[in-house]
Amino acid sequence: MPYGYDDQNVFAKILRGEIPSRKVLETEHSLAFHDISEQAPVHVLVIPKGPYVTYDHFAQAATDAEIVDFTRAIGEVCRIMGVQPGMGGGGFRAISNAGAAGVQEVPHLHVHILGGRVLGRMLP
Ligand code: DGP
Repeated sequence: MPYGYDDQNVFAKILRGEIPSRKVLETEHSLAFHDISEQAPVHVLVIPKGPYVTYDHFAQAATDAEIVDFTRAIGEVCRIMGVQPGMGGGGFRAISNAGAAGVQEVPHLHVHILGGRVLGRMLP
């Protein structure tokens, strides 16, 4: 298996209930919880429940139902956290680090939702 999912990673342990987390949302195929080392007033991680390492792995291997559920979970987390720019929130940034060049720490796909303050430019 090219992506080699490691089921001992910390998000797999959170999904199995072996490590606690501060849950924001749970759906059929996704889970969202507060990042343990918050970089902004809003810093939530959204993960699929399935064993996907990176976003490209997920896009390639997940079912349509998982992809729809995960995408909608990200939108729902933005609503719950009050950061939807079109709905009076201040806006947010969604980031998914992947692999060595992306400096991915936990090898289970996660999207960081950051907001609650002006984040500064990331790209020129
Ligand atoms: P990344 O570099 O994108 O792989 O970031 C991984 C994030 O996961 C990092 O911001 C810290 C967070 N994290 C690591 N361990 C735990 C944990 O046990 N619980 C929670 N809630 N977050 C964690």
